[in-house]
Amino acid sequence: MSIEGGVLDMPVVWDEDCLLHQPAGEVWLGERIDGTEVPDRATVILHRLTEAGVRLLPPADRDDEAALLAVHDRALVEHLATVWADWEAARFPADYGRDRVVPYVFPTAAMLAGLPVRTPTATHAQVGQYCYDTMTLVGPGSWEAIRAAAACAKTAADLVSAGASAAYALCRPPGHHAGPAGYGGSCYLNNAATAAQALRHAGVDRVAVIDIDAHHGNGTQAIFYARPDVYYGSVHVDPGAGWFPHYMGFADERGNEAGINANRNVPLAPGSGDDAWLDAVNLLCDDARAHGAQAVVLSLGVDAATADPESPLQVTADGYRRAGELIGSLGPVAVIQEGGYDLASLADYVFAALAGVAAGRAAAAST
Ligand code: SP5
Ligand code: ZN
Repeated sequence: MSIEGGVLDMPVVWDEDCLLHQPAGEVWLGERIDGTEVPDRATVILHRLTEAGVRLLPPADRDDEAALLAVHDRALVEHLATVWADWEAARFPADYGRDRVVPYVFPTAAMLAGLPVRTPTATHAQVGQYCYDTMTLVGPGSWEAIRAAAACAKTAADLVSAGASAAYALCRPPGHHAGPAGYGGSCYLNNAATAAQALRHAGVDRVAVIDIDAHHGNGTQAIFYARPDVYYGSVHVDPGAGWFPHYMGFADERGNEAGINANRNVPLAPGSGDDAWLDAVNLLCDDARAHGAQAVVLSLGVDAATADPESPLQVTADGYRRAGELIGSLGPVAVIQEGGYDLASLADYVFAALAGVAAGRAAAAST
């Protein structure tokens, strides 16, 4: 694996089914608006990487239910697999023009006051049991894309555990906001957690997930929060400054039970650029080394980019290249695509990050 003259020699796992998810917007403060998690995101990345000469591989197994159930509750997986059909059968599209699944009642602790969650009879009420926001819509092709994205992540991890120095999964939809039992933040199943668990399953004793998406990966944190074997470290815009996911991603969240100290959040002030961001990435790399990580899952969101509409961080493409280099020097890396929404620049950022990973891997191999 190498990078020379704009050529990137890295396996890229991709499945056309990832384009079938068309959320057709998001419900933002009660109104449907154009969303930014659009199929073109994947298309522009694919185009850029194809130009760079990468090898495209399909996922090995789109129906690997065991890989999904290793990090998600069966009820969540079954809900996602069936909710569109249930929604259609309930005639919400035909009779009411409601062409996407969106929740409306949420069984929060405030509502239940200590009572257990009961599964409601109505499909439109069941959605709130799994989907925690109104911005993560489900449509006719969503499940095909959700399972394809997770399968791509699993295959990238399997390539790494079989000896690849690095591999990239072009996952769409993204995954890091999806937890063991619920989804939101444009994410449905957690692709990075699926990859990390696949590495563990293949015999890698200690794995580090490093998350450089502009938002905190609350889902990945939740999945591994009480586990010592999978470290989770994230740099992101400070949720305390008013940014998604609002309720999680604070610096004092350090893990629980056996997982104490295997979780690290570095929240940054809005407006932070390369210097503060790379300092944080360095800190996460030091953590991963101290953790004894033998392989890394990189949650690669490029929405910390200066031009990105979804975050106020101001990281350059060169910053992403340097982050990739730092992370690549740690060990073999399975790179998982997360966010990144500026269609004009996001493919250059992804390329820069992957080129950095390749350079970091090459430098580590030559010492
Ligand atoms: C994977 C990922 O990057 N998910 C990001 C989810 C953050 N979404 C927050 C949406 C906030 C409102 N967006 C609408 C802006 C209207 N101007
Ligand atoms: Zn993000």
